[in-house]
Amino acid sequence: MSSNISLSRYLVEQQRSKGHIPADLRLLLEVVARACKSISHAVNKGALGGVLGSAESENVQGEVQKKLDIIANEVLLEANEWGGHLAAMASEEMDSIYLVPNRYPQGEYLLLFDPLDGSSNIDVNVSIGTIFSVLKKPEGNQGVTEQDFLQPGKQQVAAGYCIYGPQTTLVLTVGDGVAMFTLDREQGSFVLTQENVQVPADTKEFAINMSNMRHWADPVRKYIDECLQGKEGPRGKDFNMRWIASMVADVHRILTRGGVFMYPWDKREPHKAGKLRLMYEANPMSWLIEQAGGAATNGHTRILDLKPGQLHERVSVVLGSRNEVERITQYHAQI
Ligand code: P6P
Repeated sequence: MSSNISLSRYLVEQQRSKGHIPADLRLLLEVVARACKSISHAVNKGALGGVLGSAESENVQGEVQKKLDIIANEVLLEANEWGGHLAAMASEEMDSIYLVPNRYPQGEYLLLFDPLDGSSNIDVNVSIGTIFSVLKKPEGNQGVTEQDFLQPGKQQVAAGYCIYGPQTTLVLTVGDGVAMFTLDREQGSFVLTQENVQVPADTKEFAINMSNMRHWADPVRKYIDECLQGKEGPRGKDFNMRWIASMVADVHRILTRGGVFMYPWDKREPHKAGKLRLMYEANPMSWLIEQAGGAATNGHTRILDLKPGQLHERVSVVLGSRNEVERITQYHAQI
C-alpha cells in the first residue's frame, strides 16, 4: 500500500475516476477533516489545555456537557459555516438546526455530527471521537428546516468518524467502500492507511453494557446467554466481550477485526427506542458497517431504512459481523 496517498488525493481520485463525489462534497469533507485535526489537538492536550472536566451545562439530551463537547462543537460550526458547501448543520449538542449565516454562500449539503462521542471517557484518557453524516439538501429554494434533515440513512452521501486514540484515524465512506486515514502529525495530514475495509461475517466478540442485562428484552438475553455458555452451549464456541463505552472505539474495533455491537432497547425507559441517536450516531456508523460488508438493524429493521420522525430521536442498535446481526434479528422475529 503506497503510504503517500493523502485524504485530499484519495478524494480527488474518487471524484475523478469514479465520478463518485462532486467537488463541493470533496471540499466539505476536507473541511471536516481539518476540524477533526483541531479537535484531536485539543483532546491530546487534555489537562495541559485546561479542557478536561464538566462545562456545568446540559445538552438537549439532558446530559452534562464536558468542556471538550462544547469546544468540539464550536470547532465544527466555525470550520464549516463559511465554506459555501453547506446549507445547515445539526449537532447532538444543539437543540435545533444551525443555519449557515446569510453573510456566507449557501451550499447544497446538510452536515450532522456528534462532535465528541464517548465524552464520559475524556477525563479517564480513553479513546473518543467525532461522528459525522452528510445529506443532500432537498430540492427547492425555500429555507432549510429541521424537516429537511429527516431523511433515512440510506440517503447519506458521506459518513465517517475520527477516533482520537493512540492514533488519530479518520474513517470514511462516500459509497465506494470504507477507507482509513491516519493523522501524520509531522506532516499535519491524514494519510491513507487502509482501504476496502471488510468486517468478517463471523466473530467471537460481542460488545454490550452487561450491567443492563436485567432490563433487556428476551431476544437480547437469549443471544447473550448463548454467547456466555461458550463451547458447551448451542453456539459451540467461546466468546469474548469488550465494552469501551465509546461507540466510535467499539465500532473501530469491529471494522478492524469483526465483532457485534449492541445498545438495545431496555425497559428502564420503555418509551425510548434506545440510548443512541439515529441521525448522527446510528446512521453514519451503520452505513460504514454495511459498506464494509457488515449489517446494522434495530433488532427488526435495517437501520438505514428507518424514516426519522425527529432530529434527536433514539434507536436500538445491533451492528457488525453480518451472521451475528442476522441471528439476533431472527431472535427478535421469533417473539
Ligand atoms: P453506557 C457514549 O456516551 C455513548 O453515547 C456511546 O458512545 C456509547 O456506546 C454509549 O453511550 C455508552 O453507554 O450506558 O455504557 O455508558
